[in-house]
Amino acid sequence: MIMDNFDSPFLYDRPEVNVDSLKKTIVYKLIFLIGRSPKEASQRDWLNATLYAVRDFVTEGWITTAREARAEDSRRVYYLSMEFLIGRTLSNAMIAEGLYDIAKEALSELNVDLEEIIEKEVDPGLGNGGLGRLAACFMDSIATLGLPGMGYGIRYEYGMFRQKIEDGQQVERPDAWLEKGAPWEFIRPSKRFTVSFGGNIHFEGKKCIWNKGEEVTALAYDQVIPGYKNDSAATLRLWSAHAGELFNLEDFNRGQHIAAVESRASIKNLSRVLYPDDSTWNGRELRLRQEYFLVSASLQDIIRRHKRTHDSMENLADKVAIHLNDTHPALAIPELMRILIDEEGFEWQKAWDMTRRIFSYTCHTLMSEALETWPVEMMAKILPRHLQMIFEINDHFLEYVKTYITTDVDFIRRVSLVEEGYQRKVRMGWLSVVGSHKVNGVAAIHSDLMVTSTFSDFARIYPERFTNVTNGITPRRWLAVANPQLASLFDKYIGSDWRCDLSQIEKLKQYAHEADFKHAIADIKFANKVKLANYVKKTLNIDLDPHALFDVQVKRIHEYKRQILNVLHIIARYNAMLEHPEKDWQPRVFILAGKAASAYYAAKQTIHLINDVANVINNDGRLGGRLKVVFIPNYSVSLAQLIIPAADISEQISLAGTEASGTSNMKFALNGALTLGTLDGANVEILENVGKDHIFIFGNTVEQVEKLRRDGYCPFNFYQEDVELRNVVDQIINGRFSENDPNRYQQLLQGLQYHDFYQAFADFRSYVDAQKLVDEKYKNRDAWIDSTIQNIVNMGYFSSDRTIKEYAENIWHIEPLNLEK
Ligand code: 26V
Repeated sequence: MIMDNFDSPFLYDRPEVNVDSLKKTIVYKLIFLIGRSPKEASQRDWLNATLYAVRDFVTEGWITTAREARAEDSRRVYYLSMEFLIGRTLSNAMIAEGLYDIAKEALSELNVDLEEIIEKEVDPGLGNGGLGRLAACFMDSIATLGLPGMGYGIRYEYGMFRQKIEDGQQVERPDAWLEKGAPWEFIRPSKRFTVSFGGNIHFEGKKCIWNKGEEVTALAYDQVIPGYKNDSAATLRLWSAHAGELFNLEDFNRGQHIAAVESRASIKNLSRVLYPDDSTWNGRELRLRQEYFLVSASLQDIIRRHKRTHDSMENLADKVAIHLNDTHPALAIPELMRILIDEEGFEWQKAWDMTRRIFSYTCHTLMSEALETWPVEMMAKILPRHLQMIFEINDHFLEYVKTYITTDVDFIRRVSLVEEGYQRKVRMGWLSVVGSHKVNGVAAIHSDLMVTSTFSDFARIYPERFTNVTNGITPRRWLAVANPQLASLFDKYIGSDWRCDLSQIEKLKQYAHEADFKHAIADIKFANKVKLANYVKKTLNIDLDPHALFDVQVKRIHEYKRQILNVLHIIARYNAMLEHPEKDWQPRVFILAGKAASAYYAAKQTIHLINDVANVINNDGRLGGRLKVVFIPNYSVSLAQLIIPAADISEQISLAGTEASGTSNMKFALNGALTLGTLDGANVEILENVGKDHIFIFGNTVEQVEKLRRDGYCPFNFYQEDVELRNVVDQIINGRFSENDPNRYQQLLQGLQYHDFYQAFADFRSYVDAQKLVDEKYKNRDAWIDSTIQNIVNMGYFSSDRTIKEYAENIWHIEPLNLEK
């Protein structure tokens, strides 16, 4: 019913939802939005109709949240990220709105199986891995905590490639996720901004004039991020590139009409595809354009919003906080300076003070090759004004260093925002530190290493600027959605508050020794293993015994994450089992999944090796099915939700000092897997929380790794001295697992024998020993379940709600909206 009171948040009375009304709504959406009658509707049609129906409920809260944020006019945070790995939306939204059971029943009355259609939803892969998924967890927490905040990203037409395995090898296929429609997004035709590139600059007196070269339109698409049962929702605004009516102006003015039209195609390329490499930096021009595209459109939108409610820009830094998710959006720093000075007429120092109050930056890596730099020449061509601004920032900064810190030329050269040399490069990490008021790492050990290694010079200049905010995960998706049986068990024992306050999970401690509770936990784990085994049977035709120990390593394939160490142990175990078939071997299933960057040869070889080894082991009848190896193709958020709840062991085996935090380690532990890990990233804090009796720690510490490197690490010695290791390595090199191509792994393994940068050989022995302890413990079912429970109940700290509260209080200085009204 339409109401005439337009001050009310809604133009109609919100209807009570029940099975009947939801059924009607779904059918209505099916007919009038999808254009299908229930008789002809496919599973996908029903899915989309349900998505639209559920979206309506989220939308109401979304509108009130936006209205409240405008009314309160409090400081807001804008989270800038090149990646948001949000995963499927339907289940999460239904759980947030309390609609799951109602929808299940409504659909079943329509002869539709909710669980089946859920599996049909596309999983938007707009991110590479940890960094993108973290951004998605953060949006979920911002919405659930009712914080005034918004995410900005790019609406890639093609997300992360789909991975297929052909003859054991990774093959990349495009991910055209939009082809099936995107019913969860709202297109915002009125929110469009022009983003300019190229051209040239000149000075008129002190004023810098940028004659822009090409122009492209950024068009907004909004994704609604529902808060958990709080009638609130956050916005994730993704930009799509369009040619609009604008062409390459230079060509057009020169009368080159066709050339100008041709450039329209390249303009669309801007938001065409996500860069699928998360480890090496190769300075591609299109990537630089993408980064500026995100930054320019988002800043224009932020400033438009500010000006709508304020008649001055003077208070911008009181009202706006902008967070840089890694250095990828770091061009926002010179872009804001450019706007404040060139367009708004601020003095340089005043603009700089504002900029630094506005920005904060998270560093997500310690790998030097992942640090972004851009050739000065390239930047001069694409963003001449920004390059000029970066030079100015550098001049001011170096002046400060010389005056207050040191005049040591070596030091000055190291901290300069511009790396000198054959090819001059802009250092985006340095720019991000200089232009932000806070810089954080993502786990305690990572933040410590950051200030002693990557940013040690800057820690001397700005000691108060560096801080730690340990990552977290949303318990909604990673427990409630991914493991519904476990979630309802917890609801039964301690109520459902843990869903938005994960510290409550420790209340389960009082039941930790109750037989019923322990049985229930074991039964649910078993049911999840059966579910995964069914999936593996259906998709790969491999039989898995759910009574076996499920040992899981799922993450991007990278040398530093050491999937190879996992493989070395699998083969060692295989050899030992063949040697002593009579022994009482604990049956095990090794499950691996993950994508390799398309140009990363060693990572692709590792996938090939895993599949070759799997092939030999899975077909060796002598083992009696007690050892299996499975590589599950196309790892994604939705597969993570299936795999993680089924794990007994979580492999977190990166070389100490290389994994910034890890977040899957938290997801596994929350779902009752025991971590087998090194003292790296957030494993260290997981150990502190769960206690040493409930985790398997092995391998060298950061200090030992560094010492070994300093003393001249020689992997060949480890190879020679450890017979088991030597046998395994020889077998791979000699083609035991690749008989039709015996030399296949020679290069890979020789690389390990002579270089082994990530010290897999050095940690091999302690890894194998730890694996033996795993077997022993698993045999004692009672002790294992106790440890499982200790992992779960001690995960309270690792909620992304805790993480986001820390950002809100200590870095962004924002407060929750008053949504109670
Ligand atoms: C780098 C590059 C370079 C080439 C172009 C595309 C691209 C995309 C992303 C990256 C940076 C990857 C950094 C990253 O994902 N770090 C991970 O961040 C997680 C969240 O903080 C953390 O848990 C992981 O330990 C860390 O590896």
